[in-house]
Amino acid sequence: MKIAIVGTSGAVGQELLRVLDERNFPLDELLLFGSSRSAGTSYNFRGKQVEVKELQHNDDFKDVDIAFVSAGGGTSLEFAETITKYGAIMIDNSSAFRMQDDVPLVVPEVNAEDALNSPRGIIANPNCTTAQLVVALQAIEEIAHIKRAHVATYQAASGAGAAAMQELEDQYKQLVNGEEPTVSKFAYQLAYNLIPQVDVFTDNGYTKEEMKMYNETRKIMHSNIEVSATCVRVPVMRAHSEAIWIETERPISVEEAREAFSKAKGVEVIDNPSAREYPMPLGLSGKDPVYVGRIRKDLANENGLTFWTVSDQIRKGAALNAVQIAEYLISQR
Ligand code: 11C
Repeated sequence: MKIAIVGTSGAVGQELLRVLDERNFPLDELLLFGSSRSAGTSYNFRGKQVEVKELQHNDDFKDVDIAFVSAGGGTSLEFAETITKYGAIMIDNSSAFRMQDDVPLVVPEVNAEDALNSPRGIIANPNCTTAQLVVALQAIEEIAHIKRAHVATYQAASGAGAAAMQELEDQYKQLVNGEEPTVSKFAYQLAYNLIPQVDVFTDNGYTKEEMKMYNETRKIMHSNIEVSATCVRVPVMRAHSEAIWIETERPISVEEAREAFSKAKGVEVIDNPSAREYPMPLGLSGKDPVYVGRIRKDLANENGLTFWTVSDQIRKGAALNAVQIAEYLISQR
């Protein structure tokens, strides 16, 4: 098995190296690609130094089986043909192909089989906020159809990349030292603040991030679910959180929901309010599951249930989900 990573130096690329190693992913050869800036840098993988090559339009992907691509939508669009032309499967972390009909959009806990039908050799990884949402929703969908979901997200700096994480850390240091904080990766100072805008606004007043949650959820779940989201950037380093209100076709009890979450693949329940136990991003960064807590009836809707999720944005929101897709493909060979 020959595996490639495109965008090795980014936060997701670095996490891919860790996840592949930790999960003993079966590979014989690893190729690393990046921009001309990253080319020449070496990373250690399983005791060997592997040098990053510059991504170019050539035959470098000739014998590659699976390529994990995380270098932004522009690069994915420009290089998809080069990457897939000799049969490599491209697992793409960008938003470039997600909503195209001939590209499956996959979260293995929900729609793994969709990955088996990729006519263009491209499989899309969802947006990180969608990934954790659908893993949690699917648990309930198994027992009662979900008609609609309202979501408020609390998104960590990591969603904007490694440099944005550094900016948040720098801002706290600068403020403590009485200096003017550097603002470049976010529209405003994030330290001690919340920014109710992730990505740009669309014509309907929602941001692209909020529309991704609407469209991607429906595609992955094969559902007519309506999703209305408000996405907010918060001064947290790397796990995203979501407050979720759902309306199901029939009323479901808290006990039923808790049992469904407990049985669900990829979910871990932390829900003991009397002991002040609930998921929080600080302690759960770097972990794999989607954590669910604060499960309770929606006081404003008889068929409603509300709960809280936390999941590491770089892992389940990106690198881990991509590797799980690859593992599923290999298991079906
Ligand atoms: C964020 N969700 O937190 C974004 C990052 O479509 O893959 C991922 C954007 C995407 O800023």
